[in-house]
Amino acid sequence: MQVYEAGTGIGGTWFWNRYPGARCDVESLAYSYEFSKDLEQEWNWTERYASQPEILKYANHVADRFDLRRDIALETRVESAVYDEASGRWTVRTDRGDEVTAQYCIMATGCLSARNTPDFPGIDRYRGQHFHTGDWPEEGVDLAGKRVGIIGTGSTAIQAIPILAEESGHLFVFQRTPNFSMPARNTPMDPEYQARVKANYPAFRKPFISGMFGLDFNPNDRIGATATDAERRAEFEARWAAGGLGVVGAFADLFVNPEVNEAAADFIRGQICETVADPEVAELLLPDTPVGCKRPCADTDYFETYNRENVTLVDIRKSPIEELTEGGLRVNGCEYDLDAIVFATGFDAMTGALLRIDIRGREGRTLQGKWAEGPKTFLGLGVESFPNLFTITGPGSPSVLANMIPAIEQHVNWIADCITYMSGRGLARIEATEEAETAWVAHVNEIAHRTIYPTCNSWYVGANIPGKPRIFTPYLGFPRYVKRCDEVAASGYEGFRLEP
Ligand code: N01
Repeated sequence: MQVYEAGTGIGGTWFWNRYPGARCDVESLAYSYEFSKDLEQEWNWTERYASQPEILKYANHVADRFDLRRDIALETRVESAVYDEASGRWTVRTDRGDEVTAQYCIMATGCLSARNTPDFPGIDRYRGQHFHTGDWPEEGVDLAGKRVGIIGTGSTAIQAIPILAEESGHLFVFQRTPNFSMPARNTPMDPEYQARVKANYPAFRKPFISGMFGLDFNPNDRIGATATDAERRAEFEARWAAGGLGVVGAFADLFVNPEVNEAAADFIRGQICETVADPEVAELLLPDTPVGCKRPCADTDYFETYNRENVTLVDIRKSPIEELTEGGLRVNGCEYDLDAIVFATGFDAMTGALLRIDIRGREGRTLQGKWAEGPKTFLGLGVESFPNLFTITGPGSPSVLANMIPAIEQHVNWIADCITYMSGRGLARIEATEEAETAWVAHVNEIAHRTIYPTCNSWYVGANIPGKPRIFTPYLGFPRYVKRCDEVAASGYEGFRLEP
C-alpha cells in the first residue's frame, strides 16, 4: 500500500483548518474511531467539543499507535490517476514525479478540502496579508492592533469571528448570507462522564450511528405539527439551553414540514434579537432560509461578538464586494482599509478535490467529462467506467450529513471487505453498473427533495461555486445507507460487475 498526502503532516481537515477557533461541533467522545477498543480506552479528551489542535494530536497519535507513517508519503500531491484496461491497473502520478501502478485506487480526498477563493476583481492587487481559513499558517498570525476583514459567515467564520475580534484591532465582517447558529456551551470534559462513556462505549455511540444524520441531536420522535406553540417553544428552549445543535432535532418533522421548521427558525431569530444590542445589526444577522438547509453551527459567543466596539458588520448581500484594492476592499463605493483579509469562503465541496485530479477510467473517459452535469456514483463508493476506483465519503454517500469519523470507518470497512471478497474468489475487477448508478443518483435526489434541504443556496447543492451544476450530493439517512451497503455486500455486490 502507498498513501499520498499533499500536506506536510497528516490529519486532513484538522491539519489544514488551523484558523483561530477551529473545533468540531460533534462531541469529542463520538468524533473518534471505534475500530480499536484499546484506543477508545487509552485516549482522553479534554473538552466536550474538541479543538482543532486536540483532534490533530489524536490523528497523530493514531498514526503512531498503529505504525501507519511508513506507508505515507507527505508533501506529495496526486496529479493524475489513469486506468489501463490491458493490465487492469491504475497508474498514479504525483507532483514529485512519482509514478506507481496499483490494482486498486482509493480516493480519500475529503468532502471539504478543495478551497474556494472567489475571483474578486483586483485580488492580485491587494498588498496586505491574506489567508484562507483552510490553509492557515502553521506558525499562526499576529493580528494585534490590525484592521482585519473576514469574508464569509459560514460555520468556519462563525467559529473564527469571536477569536479574531479579540485578537485584532478592528474586525470587519463582510456577510452575504446570515446563518443559523446555536450556542455550543462547550465545557471541560467531566472525568466521570468520560469514564461512564468508556465503560460502555458501544451504547454511547449508538445514537450517533442510528440517528438520521449519524449524529446525536437528541432526536425527538414527536411530530412538531401536532404540538402547540407553547410546547414547541418549551422544546426549543430546553435544547438551546443544553447547547450544541440539538434545536434541529427538536421534532421529527422539522426537516420536512416547512411550518415546523419556520417555528424553529423564528425561535432562533428571537434569540439573536435578544443577544445583539444594536437592532439594525441584529436585523442583518437574521437568517431567512429554513433552519438546517445550510449547515447550522454551534458557536461560542458568535452573536455576542457583534456587541463589541471593535467589530463592524458589513452587509454585502445587496452590494457585493466591488473589488480588492491595494489597501483593502471596496463595497458600495466605500473603501475599507485592511491590514489583513481572511477568506472564510469555503470549499468546492464534495466533488472539487476529485475533479482537480486528472482521473481517467475505461476507454480514456475522464471523471470531469462524466460528472460535467453533476456527480454520478453508486453508493458514493464506485463510479461506472472507473473500475477498481473507490471514493471514501464520495458524492452520493452520507458523508457531511453524518458524523464523519463513523462515516469514514464504515466506508473503509466496506472497501476492505470488498477487496478481501475479491481476492478470496480470484476476482480482479469491480465496477459499478450504469443501471445501479442511475437508480442510486435518482434515489439520493428523491430523498433530498422530500426535505427542506434543496431549497436554499448551499454548498450541499454546489450553489457557492459559480457554474457548478445544482445537484444535492450527500445521501440523507445514515442508518438506511449502512443497511443498503450491507445488503449489497451480502448479495455478492449486486449493482457492481465483478470479473476475474
Ligand atoms: O464554508 P461555507 P465554511 N462573496 O461555504 C461566503 C464544515 N465545518 O468553511 O452563504 C461573498 O459554509 C458564503 O456566503 P453565502 C461544515 O460542514 C464544520 O464556513 O454563499 N461571500 C458563506 O458565508 C461547513 O458547512 C465545522 O452567501 C462569499 C462563506 O463565504 C463546511 O465545513 C466548522 C463569496 C462560506 O461558507 C464549510 O464551512 C467549520 C463571495 N463571492 C466548518 N463566496 C464544525 O464545527 C462565498 N462567500 C464541525
